[in-house]
Amino acid sequence: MGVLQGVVVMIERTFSMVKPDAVIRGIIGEVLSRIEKKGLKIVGMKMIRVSEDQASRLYSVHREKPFYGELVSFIRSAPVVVVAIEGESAVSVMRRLIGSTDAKEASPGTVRGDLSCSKSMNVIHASDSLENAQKELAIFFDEKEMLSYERLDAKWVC
Ligand code: FUP
Repeated sequence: MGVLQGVVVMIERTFSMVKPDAVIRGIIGEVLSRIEKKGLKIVGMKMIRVSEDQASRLYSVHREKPFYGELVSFIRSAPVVVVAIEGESAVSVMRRLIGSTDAKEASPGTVRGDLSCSKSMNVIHASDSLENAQKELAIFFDEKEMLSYERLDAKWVC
């Protein structure tokens, strides 16, 4: 919780991942830059290879789907960048920033809408609820890996 111009605001923490296609295409910076420019604060970040256990926990809701096998092998096919993000309504702000799952249908101006045409290789993941954000952050980050600092422009961007 924070106070902005006398109004109480809910500061949320969410989870995001720059996916293998974006890493291989060399657009990590472009993707992260959109998150920063939006005014959200990156409070944790690392490049990793997703383990089998992490992939199955991240995608547990899709376990019975026909695309599950490909989904897991794609997410483990190259390094990814996992990111912990903080900000006012960070969960819904990130979801709008990334755009629809099928990048062919994602609106121009969104990360997926501008940078992909694929439903599976769609550049970025972001948690779809506060509850899932907490679960997903716990899969990839220890509490001590998320750091506290103030952005200089905080009072100008949101
Ligand atoms: P999103 O939250 O937008 O990433 O979408 P979902 O949680 O529904 O899906 C997770 C990932 O599964 C997507 F990013 C891409 C993949 N997927 C497919 O490959 N095919 C599908 O039909 C649906 C999702």
